[in-house]
Amino acid sequence: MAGRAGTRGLSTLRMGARRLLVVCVCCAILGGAALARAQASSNSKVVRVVIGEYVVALDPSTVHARRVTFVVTNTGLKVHEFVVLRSKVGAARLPVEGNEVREDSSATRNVGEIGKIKPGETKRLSLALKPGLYVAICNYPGHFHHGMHAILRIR
Ligand SMILES: [Cu+2]
Repeated sequence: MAGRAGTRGLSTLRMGARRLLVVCVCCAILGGAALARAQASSNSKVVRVVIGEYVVALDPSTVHARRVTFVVTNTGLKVHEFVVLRSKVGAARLPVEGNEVREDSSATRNVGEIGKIKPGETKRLSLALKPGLYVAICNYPGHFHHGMHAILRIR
């Protein structure tokens, strides 16, 4: 009697151990999937952008990622736009025509933009960006000159 009970106890223990093993394997698979997701998302970053009169503020302004999602909020009182330029020069030396920046030139290339962001509105823009220097601007007439520009570095 006591022996049988002992055997039953042992087999219950074995089953328990097997169940635990199955649970552990499942955990390892799920954990691996979560890790893969985390690695994928580490290559994609969110940059919060505040635009207004007359400012463009990026947080962060240096990004270690190949895909960037800009979440742009207009906290100003006027309508603005958000333009991302790949640039060979800094904001101070961007080519200008009249009161606007030349978005496509030997030194600049428009790589994406959101037009017409109304006061209080938030819009998103997701871009695949190569490492390098970028300038985010509002290119409504005169707005760049009033200070609507910010440097973005992709590392
Ligand atoms: Cu503007």
